[in-house]
Amino acid sequence: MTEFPVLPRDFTFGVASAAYQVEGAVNEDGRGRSVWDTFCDKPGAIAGGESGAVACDHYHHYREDVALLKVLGVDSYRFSISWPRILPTGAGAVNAAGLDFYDRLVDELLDAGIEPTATLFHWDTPQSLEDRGGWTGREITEHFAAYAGIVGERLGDRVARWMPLNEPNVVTMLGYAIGNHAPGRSLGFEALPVVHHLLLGHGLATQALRAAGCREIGIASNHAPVWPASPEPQDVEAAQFYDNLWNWMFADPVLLGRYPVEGTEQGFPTYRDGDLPTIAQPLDWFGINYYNPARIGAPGLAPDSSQLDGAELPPGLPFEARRIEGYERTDFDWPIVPDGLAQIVRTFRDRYAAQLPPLYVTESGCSFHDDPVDGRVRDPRRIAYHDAHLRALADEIRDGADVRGYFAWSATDNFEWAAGYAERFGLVHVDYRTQVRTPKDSYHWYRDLIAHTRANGTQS
Ligand code: IFM
Repeated sequence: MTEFPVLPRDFTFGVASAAYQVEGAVNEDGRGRSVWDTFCDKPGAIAGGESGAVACDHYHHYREDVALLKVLGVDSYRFSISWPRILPTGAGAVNAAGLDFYDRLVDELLDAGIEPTATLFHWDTPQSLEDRGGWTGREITEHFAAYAGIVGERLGDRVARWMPLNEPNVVTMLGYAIGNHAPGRSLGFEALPVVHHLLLGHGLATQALRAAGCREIGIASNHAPVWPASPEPQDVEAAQFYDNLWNWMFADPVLLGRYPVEGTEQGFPTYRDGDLPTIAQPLDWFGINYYNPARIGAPGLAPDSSQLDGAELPPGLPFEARRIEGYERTDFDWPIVPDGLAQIVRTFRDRYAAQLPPLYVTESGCSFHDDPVDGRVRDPRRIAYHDAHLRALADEIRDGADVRGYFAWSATDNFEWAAGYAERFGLVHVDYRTQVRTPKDSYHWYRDLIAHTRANGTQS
């Protein structure tokens, strides 16, 4: 076994984060309210009653955080822009101080030799727009495109890569269908129009970014290989249903201009001719966020809701999540299956063939609860996680997959949505009481891997 995964010399190594999970400063410099501010106020919504109000206080610590990224040696930092910081009510007047913050962050990154990679929507819908229906209506898509244009005009000259959306399937399922994420709606299958509006928003925002001169536009889409719980036909059928719902309903329209089940769009009350070509804007790359496979069976047995982020699934679904046995698990109880990343890459290559642009892994990571002992965080299980996933990816690249980079989730520990601060995904430990950052052993390992690959990686 070689010391490090063998990757191309010009492979992009990055780390990722999201505004509401790290920034804090929710009431500062004119930022408006987002659905997550509201959701966190709801008793019982978040473990420990926590919120992202302070988080890692990255809004004030961004220089220190970028300095840590510089030492880490990453090529790129993926961060998200908070829509309500730019447009406090989601539309209308621009908050100059909000744009200025990202302007400073982008310049700080460039000064450190790091390419900025920006997400426009990592779930923090402005509350004013949610009050008008949020993503259940069509109106928000135009506001999203206008916001994309504003940000693109300001930062397009310096941001290397763009993605309008992060994980539209998670927003739809957890935010609108089940309700354990903001905005906390439990619409069940009535949430399906949200899919169409998010994807239409992606298409319109992509057009707006391009009109503003932005290049390298993609998407960060969460995908999981779906394993039938058994070869029994009812389990296979349930798994296929879930596969369409979780994976292909989100990727097919973007890459093929159609929903996986013919005629799906006719069921959306706001659908108009021309929407699917808008959604299928040619992309420069496609981003896969990967954490673990899903094992799905027909309803009837005891389900394992951890497959859907710990959510209590409503009764009456035509599938149920079953526990994946035989693999180590993270402290968040997620199974660790590096080959699942290889499987999903292979499935994308088979399914989309020539229509598949270059891939990035825009997120992968694990939560382990290791804390500093004598100033050092020993997190060998996180090193093993990233090492194994990068090895799986390296094999796929050697097999011809065009995978250009990997963004470890996450740069620092941060606010893990409904799970609050108990889950720690970072390469850098954050003490939320003091805001002291401590690079973990995995940070040093990632730094060495990056340096090693620069010197010894394969020529692509
Ligand atoms: O923290 C999240 C991130 O915001 C989106 N992808 C999954 C991560 C871990 O749950």
